[in-house]
Amino acid sequence: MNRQNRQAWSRASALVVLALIASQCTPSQPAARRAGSGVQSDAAVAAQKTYVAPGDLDEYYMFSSGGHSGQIYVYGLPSMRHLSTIPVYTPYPATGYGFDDDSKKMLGDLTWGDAHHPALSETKGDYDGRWLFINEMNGRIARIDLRDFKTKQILGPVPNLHGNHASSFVTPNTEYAMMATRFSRPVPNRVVGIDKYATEYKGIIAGVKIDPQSGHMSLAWQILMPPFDYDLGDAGKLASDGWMFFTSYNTERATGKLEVTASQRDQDYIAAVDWRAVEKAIAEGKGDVIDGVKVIDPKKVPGLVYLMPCGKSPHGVDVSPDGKWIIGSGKLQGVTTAFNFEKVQTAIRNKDFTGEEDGIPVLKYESIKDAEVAVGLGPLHTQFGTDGWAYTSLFIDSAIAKWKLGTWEVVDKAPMSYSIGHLAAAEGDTVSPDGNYLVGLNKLSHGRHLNVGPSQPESSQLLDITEEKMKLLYDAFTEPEPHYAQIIKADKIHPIEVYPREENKHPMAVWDLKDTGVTRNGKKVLVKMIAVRSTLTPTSFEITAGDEVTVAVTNIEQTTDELHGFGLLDYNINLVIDPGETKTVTFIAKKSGVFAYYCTNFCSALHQEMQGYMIVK
Ligand code: RUQ
Ligand code: CUA
Repeated sequence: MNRQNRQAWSRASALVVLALIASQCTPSQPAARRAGSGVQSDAAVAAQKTYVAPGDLDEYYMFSSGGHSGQIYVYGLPSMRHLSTIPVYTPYPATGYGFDDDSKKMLGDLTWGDAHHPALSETKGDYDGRWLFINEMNGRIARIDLRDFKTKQILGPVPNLHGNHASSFVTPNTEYAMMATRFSRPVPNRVVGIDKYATEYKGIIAGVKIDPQSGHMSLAWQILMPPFDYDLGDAGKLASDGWMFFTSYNTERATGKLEVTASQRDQDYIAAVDWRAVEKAIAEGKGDVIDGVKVIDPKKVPGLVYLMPCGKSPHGVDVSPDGKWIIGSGKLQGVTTAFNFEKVQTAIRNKDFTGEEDGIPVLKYESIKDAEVAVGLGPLHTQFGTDGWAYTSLFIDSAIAKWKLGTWEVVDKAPMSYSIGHLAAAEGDTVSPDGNYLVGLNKLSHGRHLNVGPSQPESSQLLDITEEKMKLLYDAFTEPEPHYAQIIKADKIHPIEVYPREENKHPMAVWDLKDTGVTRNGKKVLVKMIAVRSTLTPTSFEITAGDEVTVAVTNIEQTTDELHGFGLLDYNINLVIDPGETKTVTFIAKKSGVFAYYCTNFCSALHQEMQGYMIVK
């Protein structure tokens, strides 16, 4: 049986089993007790839809940001099973991340990061399964390779930009990822009193160029912006390809108690950036170098940035699949606004402006909007389904509104438990959304699971959106804190099973036991080690206190999942080496005595025997 048939078969048999269970249920069972009569069959349907039989595979991957855990959580959908955690901005002993020389160097001085928006690489506006980018508040952005699900590059902290929230949002052919300032500050950074905030502090919008072959990121340009708080972004696509959009709040340029001072105006802005024009301006040598980066001041180079007024303190901005509409959600309103990209272009051509902010023209709201959609209170983010369906998360209403692009009617609302932030639909921010699953990423979950004390898990709720009414299928719980997530068809990703030996070009790799051992060069000691079931060779080595020691461990296995660890006690070292991989760790042997090292990853029946000694004289 192929995978599809097998899944269909196991679903069908699951349905039979569940029907049997349902028919045997007595009203005293918890589900029935809570849900009341008639709901049992709904529960059975939900169970059948989310049931992935043992041994079967999910249809989708979901990559969910781990927020201030600095990680990414990988789920399978529709089962909502947590499959793995990808450490990005935080050391993670489970995979040895942040302990070996390379990942330690990548993390630098920062051992935490507040990750918000994963962005899968795209080709022609569709996920292509190559890379995953994710931003972080300390001015950084990272690339994960989906060939091995590992973090390969962290760019930043970049200069000038502060509090990188409106990021990473890639353009339709992954030409760029974006970055933007949330907390304006003097550019270049220096001491300027907060009383000069309105004039001396600046925001920054930045383009991060992505190499189409390697995925390597480099900071390409920055734009000097008024001192607003830039919040979310999205790339134009199809009709609006070549543009980027960023919401902003605190256009009051206020300081102090922002919950009051930054909520004065009825409208703030979405900044629309013509990134192809920016590229051209940079190529023509425009812009000034500030702190090593080419920065363009729109006052001096007009025609690159425009401001679209948007209802009160907007949060999310989301471009429709055809690129025609830009949906801006004023989080302190009961409506979300659909801007028409063509009207934006016409208004720019006709200079239909109502004013300017630091030299950036402000477009006339009435001229560029198509509709204010009465979605409900506290709209934050919008995702898309098939046939023009849009789904907007409502934080204050704690619900998702389903509405239609073009007719603007709101047809359904699904309550969320509780206080939804982002939401993610299957391929729901691409040019061709799948329209079958939607996940609400909720901030609160009390009472929905066993109590675990004052800090409750976050909740991710899976909805079926194939029918007119959205249906809740499943509650999954996660660690802090899913902001955005993206859901990609599983067959678009092809992870490797091992690192092929011929690809290992590490200069300290050894593949033959006779090449292992200790070499000394003055105070520098290199220990070449092989890990293979079930020995770490050499099984002991001697050094002198004060030596600078590099241990290079090659796992010469070529069998998938045959990982080995190198945990060195009392030295705060734990490497985990995948099959075919070489990792190094360098340290000063400060403590003398005898210290055990051992394999930390259970690998064989003789895993416990996989141990040795470092003797520091
Ligand atoms: S945010 S809950 Cu960090 Cu993306 Cu909207
Ligand atoms: Cu190798 Cu456990």
